[in-house]
Amino acid sequence: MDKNDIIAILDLIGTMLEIKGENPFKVRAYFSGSRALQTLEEDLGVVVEEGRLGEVPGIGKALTEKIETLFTTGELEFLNNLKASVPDGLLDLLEVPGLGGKKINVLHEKLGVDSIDSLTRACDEGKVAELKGFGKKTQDKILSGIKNREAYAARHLWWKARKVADEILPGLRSIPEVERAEAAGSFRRGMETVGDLDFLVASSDPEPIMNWFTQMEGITEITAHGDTKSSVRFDDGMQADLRVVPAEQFFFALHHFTGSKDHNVRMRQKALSLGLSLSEWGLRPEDEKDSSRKAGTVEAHSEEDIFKALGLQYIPPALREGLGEVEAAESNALPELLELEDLRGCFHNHTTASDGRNTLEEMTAEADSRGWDYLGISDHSKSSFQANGLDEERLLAQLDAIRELNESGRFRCHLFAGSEVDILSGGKLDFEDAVMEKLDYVVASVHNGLTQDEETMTTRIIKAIEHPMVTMLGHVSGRLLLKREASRVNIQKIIDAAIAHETVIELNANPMRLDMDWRHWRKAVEKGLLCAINPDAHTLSHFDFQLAGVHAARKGWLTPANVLNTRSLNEVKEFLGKRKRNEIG
Ligand code: DGT
Ligand code: CA
Ligand code: CA
Ligand code: ZN
Repeated sequence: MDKNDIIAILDLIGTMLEIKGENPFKVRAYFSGSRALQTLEEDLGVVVEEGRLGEVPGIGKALTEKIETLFTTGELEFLNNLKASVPDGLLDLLEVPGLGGKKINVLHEKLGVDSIDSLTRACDEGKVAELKGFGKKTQDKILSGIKNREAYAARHLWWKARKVADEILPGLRSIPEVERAEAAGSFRRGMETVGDLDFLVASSDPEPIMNWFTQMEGITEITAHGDTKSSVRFDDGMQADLRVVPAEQFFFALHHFTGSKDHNVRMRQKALSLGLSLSEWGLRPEDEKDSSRKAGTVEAHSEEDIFKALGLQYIPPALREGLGEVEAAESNALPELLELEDLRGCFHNHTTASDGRNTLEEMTAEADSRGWDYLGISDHSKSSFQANGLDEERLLAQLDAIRELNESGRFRCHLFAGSEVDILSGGKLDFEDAVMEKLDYVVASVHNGLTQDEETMTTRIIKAIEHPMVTMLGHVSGRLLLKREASRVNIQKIIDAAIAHETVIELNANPMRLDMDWRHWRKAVEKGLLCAINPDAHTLSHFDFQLAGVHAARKGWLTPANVLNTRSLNEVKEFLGKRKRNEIG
């Protein structure tokens, strides 16, 4: 079991002990142990092997043994017993925003709450507001959190859908009767959330394929089992449809079931204007649409063939939202969309100095191994104390470490020294100019007061955008997909201010954020906005998020020229240097 898994387990143990109302000292031991592992710079394996775990500050004797056991065996009896002693219903409560172990303990002890349902009742009866340390505001927040959870339960993050699809597709393709298999629907279009997965298979023998599909691991319910169409539901609530079609229909069906509906409507209109009828079955002269295979039917050996037959440029799935892509394809005006390979680095990343899980060196080594030319480090600033934000002194020490690492020549990847500076509630920044001046760049982000009214929040953000030291605006809306609503902002005013001050707006690639939303980008870059796609990495694997960011960017019609981190190291150096000399902004 690796370090990050152990960190998560220690946090879970601490939380479960809190739920049970255990002695705070005992609870704290696990949280500080987790914290200690997060900031441990040495390889955990070496420390364990040399028997030095007990010497790490923050890790006591009892914890040493547990960590060693987890590390070597991946199991811990204490954890299993603890899990068994906490009712599942109480653990579910952790999914409600604003509820942690301590509050859940109080709810359980004082009100007998043991599930989301009983919590909802207690809130409805006003009992939660009466509890010490809760109040009406907390009660309202809990209720709206539960409501959101229900409303969102029907959809899933694209990132999660991708993991499921990545397992199902190879499985389908390995069935001998399967000629082709693709995922379609909103997943293929790269929507930030997905209602269900849609799989499409070409085969002349559907039965074994249907059987395989309905017997996959993790299925809790088969909602349909037909000759050529089946639907299943997995234990995490995700649903998937499978359709099997004859090979000659495959690309028509793939196009149809990729959608979106609006795109399909526009495509059918386009076909009709040429006297053709387009459907999931094929493309044929309109007067023959009732007969299935007749002379005049267009053959398609790829989706490209369908677009070609309609006199259109190929429209990538990302653009198929019925937002003018068919018209653009008619006049050869589709953009050359950004690709993952175009990205040469990124700017918004955290290390163990604040709330990241990997050290500066580990992050650099990883960026280096991914072939990136540069990596920006932007740990939190001091007001984000819950994220262990850096004060001036620690920031400047980090700056020295970054300069040293660059000069050491150990990595090919160049480090830019930045900071994710909090935009305080009035729009003032968390650091003085004299401090920010020393950095290569600044990401300015809102992390608190997310529920301010639209005008206050818009003014607050624009104030930061106007600040000459601010290079880019981080996660503008603060949304957490399926979890937390976006802040209310006047996005057009923010975009206009960013363009006027040549401030970059981030497309935060964390699959839960994808913020600024793709729906705003096309018009924004037409007006002259520059984008930066950032993983907001808090650990090495988060660099993978760039893929989700690129999908969102493609949905926003972005080309490499619209994105700062497609530029070369020298071009980025020049861009950041110019900002610092105040030649722009
Ligand atoms: P989702 O699952 O809610 O995230 O969104 P989609 O787009 O994956 O929708 P879904 O799964 O209901 O259907 C997949 C595609 O099939 C959809 O994008 C377009 C096509 N489709 C489904 N129903 C209709 C329909 O009634 N009319 C048209 N034109 N297309 C449809
Ligand atoms: Ca779907
Ligand atoms: Ca579907
Ligand atoms: Zn942030």
